[in-house]
Formats: sequence, structure tokens, C-alpha cells
Amino acid sequence: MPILNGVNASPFVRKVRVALAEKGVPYELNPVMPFGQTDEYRKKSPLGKVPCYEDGDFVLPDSSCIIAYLERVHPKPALYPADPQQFGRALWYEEYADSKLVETIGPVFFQRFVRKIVFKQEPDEEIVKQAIANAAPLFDYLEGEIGDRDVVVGNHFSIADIAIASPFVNFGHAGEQVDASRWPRLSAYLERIHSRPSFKALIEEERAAAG
Ligand SMILES: N[C@@H](CCC(=O)N[C@@H](CS)C(=O)NCC(=O)O)C(=O)O
Repeated sequence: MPILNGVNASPFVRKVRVALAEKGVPYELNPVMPFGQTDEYRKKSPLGKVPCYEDGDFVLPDSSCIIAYLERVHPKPALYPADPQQFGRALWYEEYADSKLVETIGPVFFQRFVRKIVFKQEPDEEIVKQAIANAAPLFDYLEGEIGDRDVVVGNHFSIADIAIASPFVNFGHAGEQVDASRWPRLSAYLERIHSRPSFKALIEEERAAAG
């Protein structure tokens, strides 16, 4: 059975877990924390990050690379649009979410969850407040991009939805949600995507694990 190295509250590990669930691929989750990895793990994941996927002798780090690989090995259901322009847009949203969105809203989760639960320290609410303020233009952007569609690209759930919705699970774990009165489309979109069985099962598992 393939092994996915990583912890369940990482937005990047969650991306891969959602993709595996959507494609119905069984796997074993090997708990590797994001910090203080062994030299042995760094041989598999040279940047020292999670996730890292092992399929027999084949080892592959990075959520984007792993999901692109999974698409070739398990093509159905497709998680990348067939249309070239939609494909390009989907990759763009994945990049936007993995970099800008995680970087901007990530501190909320870090302060309220990682700092509090993992390091047993009080969260710095000033940092939380600033991160939420910094996120407003990103939410404006996503609100406009989602428009009246159920998904962000074309008519089918894709890697773009996985990548955008994943860091918002962490936002929720930190006790925050997108203000539906200010960003109604983004808020409804996230509710829809998080209600898919793939996301829903993980959100429940993560909540239970966090106590
Ligand atoms: N581009 C990578 C990012 C992975 C990443 O940043 N993972 C975090 C955990 S959420 C990590 O392992 N951080 C440890 C570090 O940066 O040393 C991916 O998509 O997998």
C-alpha cells in the first residue's frame, strides 16, 4: 500500500489526502511532523517538508508533484481540466493558494492551533488580527473569481478547488470563518467544497484528533 508521510493538519498533506480520497486510492498515513525530521526522512524529502509520498520504491515529495503523479496513475476521476486554458487556470489557482493564501491566513492557524496545542504557548492575537486584515484583498479576489459557479474552474471539481479549500480548513480549526455577509460567494463555495465526502471525512478526523 502507498505511504503518505505527513501530519493531518497540514494544508499540503490534506491536499494529497483529498485527492487520494476522490480517486479512491487506499494508503497508509505515516505521521511525520513538519519540523525536526530525521536525516533519513530528508533523503526522501530534501526540502525537509511534508507531504512525501512513497509508492513502492518510488518516492515523491511536494503536494503538487504528488497529485500530478496520482493523476497519471489513477486518471479517474480527473482532477485536472482537459481544456488547455482551464488546465492553466487550475494550476494558477493551485499556485495562488499554496503560496499567497497559505502565507496570508496560515498565521491564524499557527497562533491559535500550533502555538497553543503543540507548543503550549498563548496565541499572539495581534498577529491573528493582522493576518485576518491582510486576508481581505485575497478574499475579494477569490469572491470575484468564483462568480456564480459551483467550482472555481469550468464545471468540474478540480485541483484548484482542493488547493483553495484546504487552507480554509485550517482557518476553521483556528475558530475563524469567511464573513458570509462580506464574501457570500466565497463563503458558500467553501461550504460546498468542504461538504464533499473527501473533505468532510478529513475535517471530522482532524477535529477529533485535536480534541
Ligand atoms: N510546496 C510544498 C510545501 C509543503 C510545506 O510547506 N509543508 C510544511 C507543513 S504545512 C512543512 O513541512 N514545513 C516544514 C518546513 O518548512 O521546514 C508542498 O506543496 O508540499
